[in-house]
Amino acid sequence: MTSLLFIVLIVLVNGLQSNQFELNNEDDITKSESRLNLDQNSDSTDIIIKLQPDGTEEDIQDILSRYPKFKLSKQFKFLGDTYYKLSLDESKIPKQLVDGTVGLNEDDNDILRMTNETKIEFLEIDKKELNMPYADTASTDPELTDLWHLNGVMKYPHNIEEAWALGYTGKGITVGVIDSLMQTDHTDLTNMNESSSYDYYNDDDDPNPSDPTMYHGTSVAGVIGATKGNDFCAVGVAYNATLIAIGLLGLNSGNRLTESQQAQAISHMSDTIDIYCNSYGPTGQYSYSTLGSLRRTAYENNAKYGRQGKGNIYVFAAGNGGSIATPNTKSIITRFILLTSTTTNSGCRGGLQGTSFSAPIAVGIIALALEANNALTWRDVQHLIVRTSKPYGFKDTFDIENKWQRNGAGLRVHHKMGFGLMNAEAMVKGAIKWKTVPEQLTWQSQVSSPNMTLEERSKAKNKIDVSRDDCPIRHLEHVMATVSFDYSRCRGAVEVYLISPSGTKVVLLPKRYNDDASFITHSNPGTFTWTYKVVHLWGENPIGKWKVLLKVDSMIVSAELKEWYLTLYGTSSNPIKG
Ligand SMILES: *[C@@H]1O[C@H](CO)[C@@H](O)[C@H](O)[C@H]1NC(C)=O
Ligand SMILES: *[C@@H]1O[C@H](CO)[C@@H](O)[C@H](O)[C@H]1NC(C)=O
Ligand SMILES: *[C@@H]1O[C@H](CO)[C@@H](O)[C@H](O)[C@H]1NC(C)=O
Ligand SMILES: CC(=O)N[C@H]1CO[C@H](CO)[C@@H](O)[C@@H]1O
Repeated sequence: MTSLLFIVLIVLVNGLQSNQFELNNEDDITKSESRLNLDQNSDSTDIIIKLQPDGTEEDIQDILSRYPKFKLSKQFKFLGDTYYKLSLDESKIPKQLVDGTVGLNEDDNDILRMTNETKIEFLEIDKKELNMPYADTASTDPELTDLWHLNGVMKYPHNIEEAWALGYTGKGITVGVIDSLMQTDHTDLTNMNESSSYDYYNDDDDPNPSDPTMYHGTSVAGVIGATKGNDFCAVGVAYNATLIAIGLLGLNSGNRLTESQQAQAISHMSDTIDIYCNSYGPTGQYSYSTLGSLRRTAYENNAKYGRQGKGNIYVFAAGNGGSIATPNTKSIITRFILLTSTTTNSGCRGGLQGTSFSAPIAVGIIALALEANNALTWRDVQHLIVRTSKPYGFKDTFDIENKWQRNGAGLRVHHKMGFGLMNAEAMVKGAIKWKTVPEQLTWQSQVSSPNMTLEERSKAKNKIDVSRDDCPIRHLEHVMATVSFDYSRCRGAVEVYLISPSGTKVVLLPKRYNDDASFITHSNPGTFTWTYKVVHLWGENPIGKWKVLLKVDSMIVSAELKEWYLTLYGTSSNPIKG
């Protein structure tokens, strides 16, 4: 089975995220309540369907004739199949449905009936999710506009110039920048392929941002691939890589992106594109959401078949939410550095800040490594990042668990800073001699259902034994931990930890001040089930006792650990010795 692929960003943290938070006003709380039910309602007025393999356009017309409130609004190709988007016909439905205040629900009668249509193989509401670019508003003080990540002024460098000196500049590597498009005639973005670009936000093939205030994609692209030696503005980390603009964002303030738009964007030219840069994500205030089935299918398909079977590489910005975030944006990395890049109106912009601009540095470094060895699979790239990143002496006094630990495989790992700062020179040298890792195995534990209340001691611990006979994995890659708990109120006050057989303690869910409207004021009880992805146990042997630990502040919430289980990914033989 192919697992979902997310490269963890391992870029420098160089400062503190503010952990102030404001109490939310009534309005916000009302809004959040309506979004608390996962997958229930989406404000969406569209559905996506796929017909059985022998389905035709006539079948669509025939189906539509039985559902007068829908009309065919779009047809598109996705992973080789034809999909149809059906939208509520505005002339036939009440106004409040049209303006999006109330969307389609899974229990809509027509949708229930349509699911039974024999010609339909797949049907899903095209859920919408609020996403925004992960750039912070930052100063434009010229003092702060150095290309610090390149120019050697940093005490702890990415060693990018050393990788260039070895002859690697990203030549032959193609990067898709999923963002707010890019200015095509920018003098510093000469390596952009305009004809391969597409705008899924506006559904057209013009890769230029429609509005110059949408500088974000142009700046992200510059960090990856701005032209070298033209005496203008910036130099990209992989300055000879080919850039393809994939439009997904239209506004700096937030974009309601549909599942189908996102799934198409992350699959755009997946044969050709090596790395996708994603410097955006959920707004991270109150809502959280899971992947819809189109994106899930896309990631699984692209890990298996993308990049001619080596798997596409996705780099996601971790988000700037930090301690005010919800579970969705529990970031491993928060980033607070400033840098300079290209911007719209042929400009050059300093003071860029946010994890938006960490992701493209990581993308650039991975492009250099792929140029050094294009046989690397998506898993090889993860192994290389884990092995070659440098913890240096970074400190993060941000909040809990701010220590470096040595995990059971001897790797230094940190809750916020991952495996440390990515190192281009070490990545490239490692890539040159890397041997493809053995086949990935997956193993799922039994479900443990302790139903353990936390009222008295405000802590609950439960263990799962992974035995040598059951589990074939001896060298972990990532671990998925699914944990379900009930809470009496203030969901954000419940903390969850995982402790591996080697004794490595992982924060699955820290305190979240804004989760569930507000840490302090939220009063509704509920159940929260979530699957957490953990990379901190990379290389460990999973055999032995695993523990989950739930903690609450008993003054404000009581909770019950309902059930949990583990899904392990890794290899039986040592991936390093081959
Ligand atoms: C769908 O089909 C199932 C069984 O074939 C039936 O029980 C159900 O009532 C149908 N639902 C609708 C909404 O027609
Ligand atoms: C852009 O991409 C297309 C499709 O892959 C390719 O045919 C074309 O040669 C590329 N253009 C340039 C300038 O590289
Ligand atoms: C916990 O509750 C579930 C569902 O109610 C039940 O199946 C399970 O046996 C319970 N576990 C224990 C340890 O009582
Ligand atoms: C090998 C190669 O094509 N190198 C090019 C990299 O880009 C610079 C300018 O940005 C060119 O001068 C090199 O020829």
